[in-house]
Amino acid sequence: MTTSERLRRPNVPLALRAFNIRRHALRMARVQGQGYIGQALGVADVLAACFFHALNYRPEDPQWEGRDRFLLSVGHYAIALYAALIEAGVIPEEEIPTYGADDSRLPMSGMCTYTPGMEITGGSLGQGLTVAVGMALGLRRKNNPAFVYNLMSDGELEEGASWEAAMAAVRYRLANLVCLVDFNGQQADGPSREILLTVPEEEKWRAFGWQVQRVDGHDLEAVVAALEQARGSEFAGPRMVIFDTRMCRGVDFLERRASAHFVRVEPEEWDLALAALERSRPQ
Ligand SMILES: Cc1ncc(C[n+]2csc(CCOP(=O)(O)OP(=O)(O)O)c2C)c(N)n1
Ligand SMILES: [Mg+2]
Repeated sequence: MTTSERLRRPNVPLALRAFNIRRHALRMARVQGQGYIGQALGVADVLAACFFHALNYRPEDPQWEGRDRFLLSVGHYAIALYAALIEAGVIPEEEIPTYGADDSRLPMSGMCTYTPGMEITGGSLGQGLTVAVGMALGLRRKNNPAFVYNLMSDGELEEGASWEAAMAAVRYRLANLVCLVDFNGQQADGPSREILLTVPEEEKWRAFGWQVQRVDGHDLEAVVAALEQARGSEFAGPRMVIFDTRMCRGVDFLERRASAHFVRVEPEEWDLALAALERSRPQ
């Protein structure tokens, strides 16, 4: 059995993987009393479908040349990716208490030199897609059939560099490039619709020459189907999937206050948050 087959064990439902990713993220954030928890809870279903369905990789060999590259363009989502890498067995769960410590492999902002499975140092928004284009081109030139997945956010779609990269991806017909957008409708300065208008996102990216799908990012069947279509399609160019998500998904009382880029969790609320999440544990 290959690693990918083991990871896709049918006896571990994706919903349970997503639940575990949320729990790892909450436990990590609690160590520092803070973290981009709204984003991690919101994108957990998408990450579960990526790491336990779509991506090829070897947990024991994160540098394996044949791996699909998963780029975290949104560096502030690092805690979300750590949680997925822990669930995937790339990072041991025992490292959770080190989150944010000086000598930790899990710094609060993602850095590729620190963390296995972290392909790039993201965070300067708009850069991830430019790197992804170069990687996808390089892989194709080396006849490496791996795919490049680049995780972006709705706020990041406003960055000019992304649009330049979008044109280059079409120019080079990068059919091995999949851009994933966590569309939670929020960004640092408020609701995305009130900052710069990226609407209509699907039409704009299609007009640039991309294949575009848009699905509910909490409907695991739809997420899986979209990821399969993005990879399997005969389309001769780059692909994008926009996932509509809700910040803090899975922790009801945080979800209700989640209209902020940085969700505040008071010290006495971490237990409550973990208990609230527990109530959503899949059967
Ligand atoms: C080039 C650049 N400009 C500004 C920032 C500061 N910044 C960090 S996160 C963020 C919000 C981006 O939108 P989004 O990722 O949708 O926000 P979220 O959903 O996490 O609230 C901003 C402006 C940055 N990291 N990089
Ligand atoms: Mg956002």
